[in-house]
Amino acid sequence: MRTQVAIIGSGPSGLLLGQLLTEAGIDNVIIDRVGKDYILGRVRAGVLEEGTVALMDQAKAGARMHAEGLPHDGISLAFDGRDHRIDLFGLTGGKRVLVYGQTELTRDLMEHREMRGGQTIYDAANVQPHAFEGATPYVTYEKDGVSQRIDCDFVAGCDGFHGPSRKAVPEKAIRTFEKVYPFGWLGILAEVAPVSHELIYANHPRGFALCSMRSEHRSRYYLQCPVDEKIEDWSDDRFWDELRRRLPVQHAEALITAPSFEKSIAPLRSFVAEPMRFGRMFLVGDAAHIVPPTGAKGLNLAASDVHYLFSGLAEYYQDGSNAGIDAYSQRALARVWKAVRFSWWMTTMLHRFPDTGDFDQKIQEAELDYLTHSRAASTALAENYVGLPY
Ligand code: FAS
Ligand code: PHB
Repeated sequence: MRTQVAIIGSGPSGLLLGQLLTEAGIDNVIIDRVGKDYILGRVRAGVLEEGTVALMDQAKAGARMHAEGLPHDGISLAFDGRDHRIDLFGLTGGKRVLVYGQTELTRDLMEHREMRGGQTIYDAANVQPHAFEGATPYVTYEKDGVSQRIDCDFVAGCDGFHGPSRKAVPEKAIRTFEKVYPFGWLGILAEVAPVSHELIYANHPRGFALCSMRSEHRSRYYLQCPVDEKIEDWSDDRFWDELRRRLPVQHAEALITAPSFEKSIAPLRSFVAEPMRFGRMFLVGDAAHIVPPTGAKGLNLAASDVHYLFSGLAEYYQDGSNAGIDAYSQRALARVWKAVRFSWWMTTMLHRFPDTGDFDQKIQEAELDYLTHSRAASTALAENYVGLPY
């Protein structure tokens, strides 16, 4: 088989890139190691920046997102028993975020790809990029026990943190930066009205908590937990009791609970691989970088990577120019590192660290106090949270 762009990974990065290429008449094939249902079964991000929303529109897959997504003009920081609203809309001159689950965004892109006749090969084993340092890269995989090969002009490594693309790069050609946090997030989904119409990020001596949602009748909550915590040790009742302890009393008393239908623990890390281009292979999204979800940046960084890569590939095929693909890594990394910093800052400010001493605790409290009483500091948080320009 031959295509212009072989995309490894059918998550948000691969699907969004695939749709943008298809709309531009650039042939592409997506290969994934698992099936659609497995991908749609993963519960992840919930907040879209305006840039991500615009890319979904550009991919012609944004109709349901606009119909069902919830525009949010602010978030709250809770500490010391009180709520402090950050007016995202007012502080950023009218920018907001859209609450719409990554699962739904992925579903929309999958359905649109099928409608447009885009080719996705699911349940492919041993997917591997080859010869990407030369002019004739290709991807191999096995399907139903038969070895297959896709010859292409370019490979897009959209295969997440554990995928084969980054691992195929010779060690001497790549540099990685990593910070692993000493805690995880225990998250649940429940079919129940959210405790607040906006997100609440809570700093509490017992640990961080986040109140989010997927719709007006589906709530998403997170509790900071030890990184080696066991899901089976967390009954719904234990989760709700602990969440109440970490929220200001007005929210604790207003919390409506219901049986959870999803419960999972995610480890937290910051990770960046440099560069993000190796000859004719490009790393995109989680294949190149990971952020702690505290800043709601993971999915949105994948989107800006896709924007830069798609622009470069369109320039290559439509204008015969290499300028965009040559600039991809530098442009993407400039935005990645600012989001990595913001996500680290939000995580450091809002979580309890095992070695948090009295001094560190006072610094956290001073940071939160300054942040919620200074327009300049709140503006800095707001402009990062809604998403820095592409
Ligand atoms: P993905 O990991 O989504 O997709 C990679 C795809 O590559 C997958 O479909 C996988 O099956 C495929 N793949 C992997 N190995 C392969 C192989 N060998 N061969 C072929 N295909 C292969 N972000 C937020 O903004 N907010 C959040 O709350 C949030 N929570 C998260 C919770 C968890 C547990 C995780 C892991 C991530 C979370 N993220 C969150 C980040 C997440 O949303 C990612 O940023 C987003 O999924 C990135 O999309 P992709 O780059 O497409 O990678
Ligand atoms: C979510 O709804 O899953 C979510 C929202 C905001 C975050 C992280 C996760 O910062």
